[in-house]
Amino acid sequence: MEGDTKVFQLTAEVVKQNINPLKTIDVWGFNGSAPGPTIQVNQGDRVRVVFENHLPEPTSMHWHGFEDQNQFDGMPGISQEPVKPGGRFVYEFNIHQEGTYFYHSHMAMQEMAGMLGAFIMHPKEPYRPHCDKDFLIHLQEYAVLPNNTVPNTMNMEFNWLLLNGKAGPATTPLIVRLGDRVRIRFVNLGMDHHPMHLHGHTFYTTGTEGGRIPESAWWPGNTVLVGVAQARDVEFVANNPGDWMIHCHLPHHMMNQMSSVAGKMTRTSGTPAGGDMNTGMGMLQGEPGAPLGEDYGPTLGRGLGGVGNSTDTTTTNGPLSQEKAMDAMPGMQHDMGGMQMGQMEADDIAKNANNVPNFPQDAYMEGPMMAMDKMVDRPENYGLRPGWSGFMQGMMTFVRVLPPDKYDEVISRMKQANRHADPYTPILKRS
Ligand SMILES: [Cu+2]
Repeated sequence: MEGDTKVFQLTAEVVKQNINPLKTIDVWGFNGSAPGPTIQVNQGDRVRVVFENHLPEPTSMHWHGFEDQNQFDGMPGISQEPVKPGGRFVYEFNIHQEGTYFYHSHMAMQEMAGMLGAFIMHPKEPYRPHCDKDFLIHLQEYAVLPNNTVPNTMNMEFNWLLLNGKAGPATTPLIVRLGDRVRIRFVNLGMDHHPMHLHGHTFYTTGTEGGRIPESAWWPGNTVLVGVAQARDVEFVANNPGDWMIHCHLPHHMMNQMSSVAGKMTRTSGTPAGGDMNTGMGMLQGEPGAPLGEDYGPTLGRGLGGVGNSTDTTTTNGPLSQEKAMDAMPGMQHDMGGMQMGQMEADDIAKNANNVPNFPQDAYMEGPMMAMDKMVDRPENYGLRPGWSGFMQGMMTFVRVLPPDKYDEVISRMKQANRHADPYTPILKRS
């Protein structure tokens, strides 16, 4: 506070972010994280954001949906001079709105490099009914070329799909006590729309990026489409015990390190129809046309045949084997030490599998071989079914609706862990 003004310091900077036990990338964020910190204020507050640019190029911060003075809208070259490297700009707001808002760089590629964050305006009159838990989930996507740590912001397809900066199974499950009323605020600043689906419950959509919806206009569902530059608040009573998945329902957004697998339609001889997942995504390997080489740029969209291929030969999927399965995960080969590497059971694959049209679909992409329970062994994952982590990728996590004894057990383990910057700090303080 300075007088009657709430003051926040926001510093744009390079951030090293571990998005999955097997992948750390270099992104641009704020105050050491991408997405940046969630700023929370109350309706009626006077707010100052002291913004500093520690990036090597100009930037400008936009306050999305704010009905405030034009001079603080953050349009570079329109409402203000871009903030130069080492520069500073002070934004001032009189908060009269309420709801789930956000801030982001108004330079599009910087936004795709991680420069976004949430800004919650709490209402003067508390929302009814009261929610026991209030979560915010950023939906985000990066395209990280092979052997790179830097997202390619020009790419139109994405191989890392994230919830709050983490890809499954490294995402943080939502821990709730059976009977809690739960609010989840989804914020989407990316290139794709995400249909977010919750298992085992029906929720109501109670708010948008424009604030609270009057109760008479709430609508029920179990999937809510969160479009680009939109926020969706949903609320439900967690009355059904269990570990329930919550995830984007786009099939390619439930995967890590892949988005296109256009292969032959059968594994017997036939017309090769596609490339492997890197060529399918327009990612180039080897010479000529090494990733980011000047002679080739990444192609856009989905590859068929030789699109994006650096040679004239079309790459096809080979017969299923453990080795091939490992080849299919190029970004994961650096450190496989902690993976469980569970074997497929003999009866997991039918004897005639290679003669069945469409085989394989999931057989070599997830499951026992992908499990890494130990690498994501955290208090909030306590008690999940062994091997769970092999079946959770991309934009997936759990709502864990725990009966009181299990809930208390998980909470006490989280307290014992006493972690720096625990995402559950507000809940741990209360319980
Ligand atoms: Cu999605």
